[in-house]
Amino acid sequence: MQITKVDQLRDVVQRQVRDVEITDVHTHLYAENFGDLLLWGVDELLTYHYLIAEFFRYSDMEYEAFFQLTKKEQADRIWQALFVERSPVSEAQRGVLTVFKELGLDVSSRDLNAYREYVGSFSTAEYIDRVLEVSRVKEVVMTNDPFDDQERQIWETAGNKDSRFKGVLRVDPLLNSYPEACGTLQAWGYEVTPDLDTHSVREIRRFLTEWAQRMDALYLAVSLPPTFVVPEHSMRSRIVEECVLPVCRELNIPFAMMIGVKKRVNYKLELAGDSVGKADIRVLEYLCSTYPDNKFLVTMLARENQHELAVTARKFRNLFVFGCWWFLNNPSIIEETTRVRLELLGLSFAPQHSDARVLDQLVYKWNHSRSIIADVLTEKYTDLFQTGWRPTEAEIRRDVEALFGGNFWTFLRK
Ligand code: FIX
Ligand code: ZN
Repeated sequence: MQITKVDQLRDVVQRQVRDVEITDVHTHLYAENFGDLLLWGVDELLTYHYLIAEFFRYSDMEYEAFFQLTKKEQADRIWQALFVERSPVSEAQRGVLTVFKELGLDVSSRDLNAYREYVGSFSTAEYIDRVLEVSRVKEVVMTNDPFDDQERQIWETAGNKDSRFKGVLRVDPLLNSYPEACGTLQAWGYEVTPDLDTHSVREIRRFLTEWAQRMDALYLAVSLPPTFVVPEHSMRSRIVEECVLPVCRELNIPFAMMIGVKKRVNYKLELAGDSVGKADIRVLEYLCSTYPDNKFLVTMLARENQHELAVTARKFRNLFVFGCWWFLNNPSIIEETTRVRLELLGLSFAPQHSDARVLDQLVYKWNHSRSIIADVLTEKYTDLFQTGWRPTEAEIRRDVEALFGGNFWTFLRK
């Protein structure tokens, strides 16, 4: 039934965005059978590397001394500095409170131990169910690293036991530090050499194929520095063109590039020490035009790359843009980026992923993003309404389902 009053639009869009069940296309979460690789609970939430970086804005504590504390001791110090001594106005700080609110806890009590007690009353399996229910996330796409000894052993034995969690083959060591990865691959029985001879190319393709199949990987992924260039005379460039892309074509899975990370600009901050740099969009123009039979999933970390990334996606239908990644996952930039993408790409992208490292974060990352994306969408449907166009609720549901997962699955099945 057509919507005939403009003031009905907001309610319809808000309802559809609120209720849509989401495929979260990139996270660092794991199914329960991956054991303590899956992080969850109040102390993990408070020691998220985003909050550690924000803690050190105020603390003169030695980095090493902080990281030698227990997780609870770290969490207590972060709570004191970022929530007790100051108002928690940052996105990551507010997110912690949104989790407590959406779980039905009394945020006004500020009783951290009560929050710990409530969340601690769940088993892992119960909490996974609870968080997926509250966040309305139906599929969680993991980041699976065969170079992680603990994770590799799980894949070589039980594998993934929960169909709500989807595998992804992540290959940063192979692409970003081949000399070290070469020795590791040799130890696993792959006949590779540091000079990447013809046999090595075949063996790396075998490694990628075997692990992508073992993981039933939805895509093959890597995070890349702002200096990432293909083609160039480098091992990374050769492995991308001679190994990764042929395997992705053969398996018909996308190559996912997350571009713009400057690793460990402050190494003492560990995971919190990574930063951002503007990348060269010409790499995407080259890859998408040179390899039309490959599919590229791309998110870029620099705000300055967002407009040209959307324009590039207009040029290449084998390029699928997703998410407001990391330092972009803030209301001001989600709003701006989603508006630019809707205006340039229509509905042909995925506006968000959570990048959640702690299970509980699904609750706040999606609660916050749903609200912002719904507001931008309402504005766009209102613009349509002003032309005389009369959308139906079913059409708005169709569009919202596409944005929050449908487009991703359609791109995978192409
Ligand atoms: O490379 C990645 O997948 C990044 O998302 C992570 O390395 C980063 O630490 C993160 O979790 C950002 O949100
Ligand atoms: Zn990530």
